[in-house]
Amino acid sequence: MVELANVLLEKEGNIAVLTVNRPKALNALNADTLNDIDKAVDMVAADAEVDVLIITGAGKAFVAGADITFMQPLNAMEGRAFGMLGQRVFRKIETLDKPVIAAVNGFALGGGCELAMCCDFRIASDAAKFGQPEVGLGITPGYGGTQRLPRLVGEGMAKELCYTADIIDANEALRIGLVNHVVPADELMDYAKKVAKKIASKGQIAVRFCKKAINEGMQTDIDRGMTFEADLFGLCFATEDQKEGMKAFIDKRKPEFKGK
Ligand code: DAK
Repeated sequence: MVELANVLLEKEGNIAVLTVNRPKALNALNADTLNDIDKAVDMVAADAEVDVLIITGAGKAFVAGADITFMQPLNAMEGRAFGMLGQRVFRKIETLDKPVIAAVNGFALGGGCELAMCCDFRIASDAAKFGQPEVGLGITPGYGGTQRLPRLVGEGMAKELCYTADIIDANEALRIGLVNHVVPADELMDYAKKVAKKIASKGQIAVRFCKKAINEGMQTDIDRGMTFEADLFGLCFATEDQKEGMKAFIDKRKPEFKGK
């Protein structure tokens, strides 16, 4: 286990769990916490044993937002720098060459909802709450909320959530497509690890190509997206995993993928 001041990083086989660990402030994101997340994500990126990352929070919050006490005295340039730090770290998670699952255990508000949204998908505890309450503080979402929320739940729903600052529960988040599953609070991590292990049992080059293709495709038109997909599909045939995966099917046995 790696213990940074505000983040824990644990490894269980091919799965890493990053826990934002500042429970006294409901894991609110100040610059130190964002820098710790950044370091932990770099460690995951560099660790060839890790196939899937799960991000969660310690205590009753996932992340209750950017740290309001930290932000209150900032001037415009400092605010911009703080916004850019969070954007950079969240984009690093979004483009990490490994799948990232958000296991949302509690409050995911403002920057916390945005952290969950930069993960590949979200699994929520039935105690989770989501929202973009920034307009109530006189600011806009600053870590991608105005960009990722409409892509996930549609423009109208995203606008309503951002304009009203409403906080929604896990079942409403499920209904609008913000989360993929809602599970009882005490089963959240087991469930997230079960999904992560299922992903880790597949061909990892193919899984990573799926992430790249979907991420790229969501930013471009369908023709370019299809070309990108075809290129990555073709590249799969240069891997041992493709030979093994198809041979195992023909031999009627389970494949033994090597990520090569
Ligand atoms: N920041 C700092 N401290 C926080 C916090 C936050 N976001 N959320 C909670 N805390 C602290 C509380 O102040 C309290 O500290 P003590 O008083 O014990 O010292 C402790 O955590 C426990 O919180 P509560 O006592 O309030 O707990 P409750 O269960 O009663 O209420 C709550 C839970 C989540 C409903 C409540 O804490 C709450 O409303 N928190 C604030 C939620 C929020 O508004 N989040 C959005 C933050 S704004 C940008 C960059 C970033 C952003 C925007 C722009 N640029 C620069 C462009 C992002 C903005 C945000 O995320």
